[in-house]
Amino acid sequence: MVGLSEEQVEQFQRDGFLIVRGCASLEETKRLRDVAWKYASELEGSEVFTTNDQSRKTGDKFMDSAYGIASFLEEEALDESGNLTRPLKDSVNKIGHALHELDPDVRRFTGRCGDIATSLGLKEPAVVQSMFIFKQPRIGGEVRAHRDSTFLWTDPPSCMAYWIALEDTTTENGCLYAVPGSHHDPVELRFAVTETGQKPAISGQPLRKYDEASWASLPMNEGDLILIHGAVLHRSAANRSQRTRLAYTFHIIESKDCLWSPQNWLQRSPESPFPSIFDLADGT
Ligand SMILES: O=C(O)CCC(=O)C(=O)O
Repeated sequence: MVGLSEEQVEQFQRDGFLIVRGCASLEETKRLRDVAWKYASELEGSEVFTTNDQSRKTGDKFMDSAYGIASFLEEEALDESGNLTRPLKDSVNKIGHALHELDPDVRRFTGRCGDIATSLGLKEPAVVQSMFIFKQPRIGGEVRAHRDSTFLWTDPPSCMAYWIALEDTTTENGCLYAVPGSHHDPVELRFAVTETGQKPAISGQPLRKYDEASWASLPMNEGDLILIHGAVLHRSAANRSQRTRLAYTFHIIESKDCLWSPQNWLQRSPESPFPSIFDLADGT
């Protein structure tokens, strides 16, 4: 995948996000969809993932998924007794968080995206997490307004998301929305572990409120990529349509002269550091 033009870099710096049309080929999106649905059918998903009230559920499975491939369920896929109301694969909210290391197809695709990070000035971009986000028909949960740096803090801040539409996304099936320029605001909230052995929790100041007119809807076609600055405010609505809205997303940080917060939920041992995006390209 080629890097960005000067104009695209300027647009990213101005808005805090940038859509790059047709980045993934239809062959690649199909392969990634097949991988995602394979995991959705095979992996048992025992924990629900929701962003309601900004308190992400963080059971043991969520914490362990930093090194593995785990499946998390849609809140609305369960009845009052906690039983699935539909087939397992149609109940999955997301799968993460080390797909980019463990799955050869995901690894190869992720590794193709390194030149874009270089265009944006990253010296040694490392991939810290990856996810398939399903946004299932009718029950796909909303993702509340947030800034990704809240969850993936570095000093200085450097986190950035790649989000690839594996299917067309519209305002009906839960496309992304963002506030252009909001990356110039401070990151008010931190999702951090403050005491050893404790689960991470959100703390900080309330998010700055923007009126609805400030939010841009960002419909995308299959194969389009959006780059999202770690401080830009973004969200997505629930999917009440009959159509799926599958996406592949991963986050990078600068690993040169940049500190990964020891309070982030996602931690790696010195023997198993976050991989350079460029080391993933051969898929092995
Ligand atoms: O896929 C979505 O709907 C939202 C994903 C998102 O905002 C995130 O992972 O930070």
